[in-house]
Amino acid sequence: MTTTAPRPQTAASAGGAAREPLEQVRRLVTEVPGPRSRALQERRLAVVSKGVGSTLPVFVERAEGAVLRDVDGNQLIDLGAGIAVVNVGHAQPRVVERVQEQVADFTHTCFMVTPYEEYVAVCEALVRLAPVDGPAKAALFNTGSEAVENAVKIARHATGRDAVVVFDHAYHGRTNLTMAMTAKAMPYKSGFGPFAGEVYRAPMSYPFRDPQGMTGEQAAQRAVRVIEAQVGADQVACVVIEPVQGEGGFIEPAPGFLPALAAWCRENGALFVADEVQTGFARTGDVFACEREGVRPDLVTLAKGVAGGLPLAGVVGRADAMDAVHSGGLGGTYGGNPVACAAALGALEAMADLDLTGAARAVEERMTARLRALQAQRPGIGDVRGRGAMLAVEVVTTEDDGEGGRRATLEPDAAGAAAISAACHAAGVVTLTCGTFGNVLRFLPPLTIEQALLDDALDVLEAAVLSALAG
Ligand code: PLZ
Repeated sequence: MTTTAPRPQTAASAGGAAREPLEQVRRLVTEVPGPRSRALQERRLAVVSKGVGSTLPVFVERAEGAVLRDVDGNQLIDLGAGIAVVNVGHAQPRVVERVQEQVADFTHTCFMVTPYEEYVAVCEALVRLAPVDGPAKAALFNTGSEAVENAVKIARHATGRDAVVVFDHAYHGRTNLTMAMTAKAMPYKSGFGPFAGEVYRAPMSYPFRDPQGMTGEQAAQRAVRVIEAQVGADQVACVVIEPVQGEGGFIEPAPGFLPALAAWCRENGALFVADEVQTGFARTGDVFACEREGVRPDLVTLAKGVAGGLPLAGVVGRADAMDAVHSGGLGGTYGGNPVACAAALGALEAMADLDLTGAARAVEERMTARLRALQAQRPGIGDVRGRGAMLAVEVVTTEDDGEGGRRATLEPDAAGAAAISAACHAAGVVTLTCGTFGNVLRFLPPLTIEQALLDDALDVLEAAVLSALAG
């Protein structure tokens, strides 16, 4: 029997005024989105660029734990956590308190002008946590994309080489270099080129779609053959990979794939960069996902979960590589902002105190059992996968199995995934889709989600799947 972590205590006050805790229940008082959200959406459409979309145009007024309350008074269960950001739960008291104190002390000096202790304290924590061999150092930025850009800058300096190797289905960001590194054209790249050069793509290990029985080592050999033939081993500055791919479809490579790639990097003088922006900070049941197979990256990129909702990102890695860059070569006005650093110190403390790696594993156990039971009833759920509280189902079309039943094909069913997601939204559960083919439903609850709330969300999901997919 496992339990998810207890809900953290509510911050006694926010903004000075005493606050009622937000009850951890789903409650609908209007249709979703309700009239106030619809009115705000009208206002938004008049002034906000169409280029910025929203999965569910419900305007949030308050959030706590794993519940979002919208402007119409509906309480929704958050299975997205702001795309794997509030791992510690919304309005985590340790984050709220530290942020409030820091805002009152000072909000900005620019670390590159006059430094402050909070930045150093975050780097000390990262250096302690990072699964890197030998002495480590860190540098802080604002977004995941920026962290990835900087990891590439560092790798180029450390190796004196140019080429960057990435993988099919990869997602690394929306800036020019990271767009080049991201695999999917729509919506991320189409019409936004020309892209940065010296970025090369290798085949990923994708157990659901690879030939049956292909091992991680074999998949790594397949990738290495492409790299050696099309890039040249001695040209590669770094191999950048998400240990469990995020936007590309929550693809967990076959065991052995990551260790083999890391070994190839070591043998060939390239840096192995783990992009842990989405997988980091207990999300997958380990502080960093690459720990599961004992992989020791040269550099790790991080963001999202590190600061409980404030914008903070970083690169942590082998000290010799991190120090290969000349002084002044890395930075940015807001990188390691003191308020974001204060939030990170609170979030990192909560991660340890609330045993969030254990909580993520408990979510995995509870959810995976339900998802597999659902798969047994609906063969259109072709695959149930993921790790910790980073779980997904891949929705595919079905065919006659020749015995009066149906079986899964490999044909993506994006409409099926969208229908399930829409039904969840209407019932007050925030779900996200992802995947190169748009047919993956993904689940990223705050790791602090209460068991009863998670069960309620799974009941909603079950009803949505049963009605959207044929038996
Ligand atoms: N690397 C592995 O998952 C961000 C993007 C959502 P930023 N993923 C969510 C969207 O549609 O923009 C991500 C990631 C991995 C890098 C990034 C980029 O992080 O903080 O969004 O720049």
